[in-house]
Amino acid sequence: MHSSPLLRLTRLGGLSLASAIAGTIALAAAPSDAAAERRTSGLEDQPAVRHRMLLVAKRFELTPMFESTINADFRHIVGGGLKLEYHLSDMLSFGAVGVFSTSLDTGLVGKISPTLEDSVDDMTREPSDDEFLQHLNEMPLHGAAYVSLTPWYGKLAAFGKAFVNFDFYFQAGVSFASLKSNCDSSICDDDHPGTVDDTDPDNPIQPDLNPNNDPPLNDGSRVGLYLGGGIHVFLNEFLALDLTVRDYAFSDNPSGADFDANLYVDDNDSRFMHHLFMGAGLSIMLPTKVKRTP
Ligand SMILES: [Ca+2]
Ligand SMILES: [Ca+2]
Ligand SMILES: [Ca+2]
Ligand SMILES: [Ca+2]
Repeated sequence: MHSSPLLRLTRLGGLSLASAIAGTIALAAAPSDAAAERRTSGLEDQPAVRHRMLLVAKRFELTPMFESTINADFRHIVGGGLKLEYHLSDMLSFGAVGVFSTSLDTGLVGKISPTLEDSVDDMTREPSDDEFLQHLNEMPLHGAAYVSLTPWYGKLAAFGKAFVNFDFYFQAGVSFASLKSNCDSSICDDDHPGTVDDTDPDNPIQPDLNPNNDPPLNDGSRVGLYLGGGIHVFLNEFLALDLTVRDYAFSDNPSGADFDANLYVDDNDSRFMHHLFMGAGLSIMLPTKVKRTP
């Protein structure tokens, strides 16, 4: 059942899809004489599937990798890290990934920034350039712990000759992130967001209508959900290109601004957000010597 129909099709050339699949099914069941004959006559000069390499089963996978956000509004998060995974079998593994990152302003920030007030003016709703920029947050560290399923694996024909081992995987687990924002006390100088600091009990507390001087409240640790999907393309028996799309989903307010438009910043301006990353790594499968099926 591990024989790839794609591989078989490639090798059998002119045979129809139906007969190729029929051959696969016949091989998977108790082999009849006819099926045995077909196997020896069709595949005798090729590596036999019954000696299939166990490229991941019972192996550790160590992957130095790069990762970058693909849906960031204000700051691209770009970094490098490490993935460590243990494959219990061909299909099931568990692992963890951790990434240290730097932040790069997006094109949107480059467009917004020049249009803003040069200096703080509390009489206008518009934030100053500093008020805007200092509310944005960064993500110096993020990662996940997960269970991974590899439902498909096999060989891909490249240029009609070379066969490349590959697999597809899906992951689900828990994400974590460390967020950082630095708003100067000269910019974020409102100790009572949403209200006027008035200690006189005879005076009712007046709302303040300026969210631009409120602390952004978008730093600190986050825990959330993690989903991923990717592909290994094996370069040899123990090295593979590892391409992955990852979604670290957790509570965040990347702008640090008054998102729900009630004119002050508080925790309700944070919402459950998907942080999508595209990653590329080089997986090293350990031990490097590959085992094969009998
Ligand atoms: Ca203003
Ligand atoms: Ca206030
Ligand atoms: Ca305020
Ligand atoms: Ca708000």
